[in-house]
Amino acid sequence: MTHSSSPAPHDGTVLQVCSLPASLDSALAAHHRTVRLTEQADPAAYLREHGDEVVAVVTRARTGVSHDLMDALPRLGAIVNFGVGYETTDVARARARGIEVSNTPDVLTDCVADLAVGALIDVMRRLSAADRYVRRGDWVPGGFPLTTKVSGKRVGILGLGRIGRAIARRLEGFDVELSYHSRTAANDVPYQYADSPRALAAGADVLVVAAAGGAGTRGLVSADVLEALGPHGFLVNIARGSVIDEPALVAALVGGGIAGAALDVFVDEPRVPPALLGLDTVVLLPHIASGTHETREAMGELAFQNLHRFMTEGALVTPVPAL
Ligand code: 8YV
Repeated sequence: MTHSSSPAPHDGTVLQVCSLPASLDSALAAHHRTVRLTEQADPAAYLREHGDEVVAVVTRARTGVSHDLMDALPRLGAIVNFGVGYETTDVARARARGIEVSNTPDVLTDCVADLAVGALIDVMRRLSAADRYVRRGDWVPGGFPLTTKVSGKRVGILGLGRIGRAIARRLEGFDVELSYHSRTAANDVPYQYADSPRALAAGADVLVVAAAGGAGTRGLVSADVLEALGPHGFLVNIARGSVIDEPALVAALVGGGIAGAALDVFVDEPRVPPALLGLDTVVLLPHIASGTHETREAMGELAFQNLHRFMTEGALVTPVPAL
């Protein structure tokens, strides 16, 4: 594992810019001069008066560090991200200023992959819908509709990174036919490579979106890709809402253009398109893929290790990949 090199330890303020799990919050306060920006009566005034004291920022996937905040911190040397996604921070801009960025990869891979498989089974076998059916008392007259078999189906994975690969490994146990699309074909997997998202969708019964968020993947699952998936196709998204053309997804779900979707992420969280709320063919989850005690503790520990090593040794543990 390579570490970014900032030779000297750092003496300065750690700026926490969002709420964080209690254990990470406490560790930051206990070991470093940490200021919570959200607790400042006038954050802008704080930044004007003390911005030059800040050497590190701790943030989370959905918050990131804005250009304005980065510009208000002339001595900033590191942005430590609680979460694997970091598209909310302009890494190129940070690196141009010599600011290193870390995230928390690997420690959440299992939970996100587990949830993806669970959501896939849920939406195809309509588990959540069946639970509501029983609770409503509809079983008395009976007649819950037949659903769709999971085992043996064709599954296309959009984005074969750590999480996409973990999902694929899990699905091998269901004897599915696996294909994938990434920017480049991998040479170490037995799965069929599709040279575009549309080709992937056209050859799949289920499209699983596991691609990183950000400008490079925005709207990658377009109306055209959804049409290729077709009226018997299912979609699972555990990545970022931005990867899908959300209005097109809503139209496909409402109009029967696809058979169903399991969604853990949305463009404007925590707001969910209202048209989806009444659909029994949609599984709606509140961005919980990494949301287990074990995984959030591990993410917090890794985020703290990054911050602590930067402050004491001048290097990060898990810097984000080079652009
Ligand atoms: C975050 C996520 O952990 O890690 C990510 O990129 O999307 C989540 O699992 C959660 O949003 C905390 O910010």
